[in-house]
Amino acid sequence: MVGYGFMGAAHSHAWRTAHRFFDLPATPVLHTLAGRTESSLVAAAERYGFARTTTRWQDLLEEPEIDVIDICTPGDTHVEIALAALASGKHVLCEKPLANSVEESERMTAAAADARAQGVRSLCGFSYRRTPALAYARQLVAEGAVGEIRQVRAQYLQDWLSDADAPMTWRLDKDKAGSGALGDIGAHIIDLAQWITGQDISAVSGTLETVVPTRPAAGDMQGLGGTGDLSGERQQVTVDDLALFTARFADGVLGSFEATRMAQGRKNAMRVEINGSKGSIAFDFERMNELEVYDATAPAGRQGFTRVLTTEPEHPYAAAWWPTGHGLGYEHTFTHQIADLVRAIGEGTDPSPSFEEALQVQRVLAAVEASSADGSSWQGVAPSAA
Ligand code: SOE
Repeated sequence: MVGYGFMGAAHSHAWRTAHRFFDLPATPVLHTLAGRTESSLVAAAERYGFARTTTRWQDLLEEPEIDVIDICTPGDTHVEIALAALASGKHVLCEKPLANSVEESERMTAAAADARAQGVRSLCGFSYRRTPALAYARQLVAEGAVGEIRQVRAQYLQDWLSDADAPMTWRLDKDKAGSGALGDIGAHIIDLAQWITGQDISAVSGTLETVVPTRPAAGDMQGLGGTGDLSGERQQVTVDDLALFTARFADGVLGSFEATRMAQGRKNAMRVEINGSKGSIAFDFERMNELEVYDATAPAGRQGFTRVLTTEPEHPYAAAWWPTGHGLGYEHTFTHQIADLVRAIGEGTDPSPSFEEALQVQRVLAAVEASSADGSSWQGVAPSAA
């Protein structure tokens, strides 16, 4: 694994746990953790359960005992690490968004396609797909439960930048992160909306906004929120705090999207709602064990959203865990991701979302940026290479 911040913690927990709950063709071993700062790297490796550390991620490529390289670093390093890992024959799990530009994502996708021919697998970490309620929502839509889709509504609302003195961490630096709320959390709802509806987004019109243009230095701070160093000079924020856009899907359906880190009180409100001719489904990650389902064909006196608890053995992934009704958390989505990846490697199949699918998300991100720069004009999204 390369990187040991928030995602390094989430992924290593998943690598440690997946085989204990899912029947997998192999038992993952946390071999080596790579990172830049020796002291914190060693502490992280100990806490996460890695046997070895290195400050040179290139060492992982040469180690024959390593089968998979898990990239948990900021977006600016994805392309270099992924290309090298694929070329050395290692399977790759890469955090989202796939990279910081369409051009980088295209190179990664081409490399993944070449590597696939040699049996090397790659997966982009859009982990929310593995939330049981969302995987179930996709199933319901495919079965026709909402009928013909009429409208898509997707929001990802966080508030950790509402405080103007929250620190200038790497997520606010375009060179490191690529974009702000758009790529960090907007990418998730783009991926989910396309995955649940089965339709790619073909055009967008949007606006990006940086509400707080300067912030105090972060010093050693890395996570979400907190207060920066108020004694020094404020630094320029180079990404968006919020992104709003309208999207046209390939089948003509319209969707509205909102990604923000400025929504006071909304901590991780990742919401998706699909309205169809026969009903609707609605989800909010702050209540991740529930899916709201509306059946417009029910008798008028009994209409209303039904709260489905997606904790039952009938629901995706849930049977591997606790008895009826006991519920899952954020970390389980990552564990499911590892279970699916290890299975795919064992079975010699391609896990999803592939780099091709992640490239399509990247193209939507780029189109939203181009639209915003051009006064919110409609911008086409080039079709996916897949
Ligand atoms: C920060 O906004 C963040 O950690 C994202 O980077 C993750 O992808 C999301 O799961 C939670 O929020």
